[in-house]
Amino acid sequence: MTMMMMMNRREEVDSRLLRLCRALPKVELHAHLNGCVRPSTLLELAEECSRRGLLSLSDFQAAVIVKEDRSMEECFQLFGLIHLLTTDHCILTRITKEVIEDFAAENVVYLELRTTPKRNEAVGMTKRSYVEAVLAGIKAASTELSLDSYFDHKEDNIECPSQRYQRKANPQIHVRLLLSIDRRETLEAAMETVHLAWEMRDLGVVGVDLSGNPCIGDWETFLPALKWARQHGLPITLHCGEVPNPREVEAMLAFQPERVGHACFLESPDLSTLLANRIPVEICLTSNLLTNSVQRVRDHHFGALYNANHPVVLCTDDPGVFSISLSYEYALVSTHFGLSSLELLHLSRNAIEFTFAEDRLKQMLQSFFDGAKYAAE
Ligand code: 6MZ
Repeated sequence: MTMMMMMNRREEVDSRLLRLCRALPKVELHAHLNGCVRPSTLLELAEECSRRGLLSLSDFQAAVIVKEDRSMEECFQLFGLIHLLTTDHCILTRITKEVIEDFAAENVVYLELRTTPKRNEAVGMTKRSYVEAVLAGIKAASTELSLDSYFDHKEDNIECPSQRYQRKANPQIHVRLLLSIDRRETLEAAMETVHLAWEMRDLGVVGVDLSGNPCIGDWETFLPALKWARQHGLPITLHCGEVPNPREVEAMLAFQPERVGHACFLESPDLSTLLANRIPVEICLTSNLLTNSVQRVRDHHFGALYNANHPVVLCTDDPGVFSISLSYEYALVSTHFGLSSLELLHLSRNAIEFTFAEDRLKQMLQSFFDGAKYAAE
């Protein structure tokens, strides 16, 4: 039994197709760090906490293992539990490194990881030291996987890994970080996050996200922080329309973020605004299915956006929590929307343009994909 047993609505995909999707080079732009933690690591951390009398292992197992169906509210309760286990400097460094290794093993060549900087007075953690611990994890993964050494030699030329599609045994992944504002936070806390993002822009932080339980809070609370980020040149992605909230969706789209996540509940004028402004959408198909934002894969708005040639990128959201992988999401769209392997490759390549990475890296990734394209043809 997997630790995070998921709801029975999770769709099966053909194993050959899944293998093909695993071999495909991919770009991940919407993955929450604490939603990506390996189940085996969570269990190990829970056992350790239980030994120290900090939590009851059986309660943790009941919440995480036994549960087969999980509402959106329960999903956010689970994050509360995960945060209890992971909000510590060494653990953050460890989980960041493991998450990167897992995405690299999936042939993800560019990962834009996001996380909400948190304080934890019990371990002397500030928002800044939280981000530093995550960056240490990125650096540790970079050293171990011999990745692009952005964090050591930012000015060096990065060699184009165009042979990588055939050399999957030694995956190469480029990682950048987004700092998230949680909808439960105060404006003051959000301000601290955007200031940190700006101060750490030379260390791999490339933008700002607004996320958290979509049923809580009002996005306008954070508008001054988001405007400050924009004035300072930081690109912004907003969780938008994950639950029905027409007033908020309209205002978010009028703000014209550089990207939006989810976009499940858009009324027709909002859809027109999205399409007219060509705002790229981070598609989180299984996440939307399992949290009931969408009822069936084939009804997912991915189909309409893709057919309208609107910018979309397939993402996982929380692969640890939902027991999925990015390869699985590609296999799902191939199965339900009939995309060929070449169309999947184009879908993945097109995502490079919507990353918040520096132009030089974008160009390098594009030429890598162009090399891979011939291998797929
Ligand atoms: C909105 C989500 C989310 O930041 O602690 N998060 N926000 N919608 C979702 N759909 C399911 N999934 C995750 O990662 C966990 C945090 O990411 C956000 C929530 O704020 C959650 O607490 P970090 O690394």
